[in-house]
Amino acid sequence: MTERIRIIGAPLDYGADRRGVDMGPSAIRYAGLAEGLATGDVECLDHGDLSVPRAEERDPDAEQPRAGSAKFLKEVRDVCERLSRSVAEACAAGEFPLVLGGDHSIAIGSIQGSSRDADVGVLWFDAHGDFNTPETSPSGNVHGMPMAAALGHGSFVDTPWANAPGVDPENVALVGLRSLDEEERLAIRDSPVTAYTMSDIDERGITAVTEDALAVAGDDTDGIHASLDLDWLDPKEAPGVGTPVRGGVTYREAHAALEMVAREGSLRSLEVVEVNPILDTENETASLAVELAASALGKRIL
Ligand code: B3U
Ligand code: MN
Ligand code: MN
Repeated sequence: MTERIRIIGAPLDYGADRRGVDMGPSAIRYAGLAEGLATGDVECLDHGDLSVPRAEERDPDAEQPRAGSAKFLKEVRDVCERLSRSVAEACAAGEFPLVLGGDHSIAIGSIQGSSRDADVGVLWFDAHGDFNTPETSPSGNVHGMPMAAALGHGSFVDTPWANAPGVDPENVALVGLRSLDEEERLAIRDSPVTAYTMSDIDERGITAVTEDALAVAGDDTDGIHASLDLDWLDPKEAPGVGTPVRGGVTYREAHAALEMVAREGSLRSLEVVEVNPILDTENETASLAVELAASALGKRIL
């Protein structure tokens, strides 16, 4: 049977401090996304990019960003609402949503869309926990908050545009953590989510950790949403990201993990985020995003 992949670009950079991540969807397409995913029975339906107001054209009277709260929340919300609709529509039509970021705040929309009519587990591949709230965030950047927003933490409680009632925190696995803010660390410890740090990967290996994470996300759920922040990888492999952190997973470990996700068989939606072409070297991080998406979607060497 032909698998149909709906590509949705979300060129949002309001959730992060560094400009340029809005060019991620173009860079990923330019790196050969459609050809990279194509096998005999895969059809790519490119729905183009969601429109995002350009920073230069923003209403000067609109609310100004305030660090320590949540900067540009109105813009983030507006894009996430439309993204959520498009992802939910794809799921309902039997298509597989592949979302291209943009900064990681767009995960609020993709998780909500994917879990609208289903119980969904989440695999969060990231150097960061993205578990801050407007109350705990030292930066005020929403890309450090999407997982907490989806689960209704802090002032994200009862925010229907952000919350994903179809996601139980027991089915959330954070993989590859190596940079947490102090209050964020405590919030993760207090929550039923399961977190695997880089030390876990050092000690147990990527295969054992991914196997466990898949069991967490897949336990009694209808499917899994995978969120791939390119800063999960070591900056030597993925230099084109806004907040690189040394000591990330290698190229081989990343492929191995995502190939396991494909083999497990319950992936229902995927996003690749935080590719910043301005900071990249010859589009190599965008190319990596294409390769890893292909692995997650089941591309095999033989
Ligand atoms: N935890 C920090 C830094 C950060 C989170 N996500 C990224 N950076 N990419 C924050 O701003 O919340
Ligand atoms: Mn992230
Ligand atoms: Mn990150």
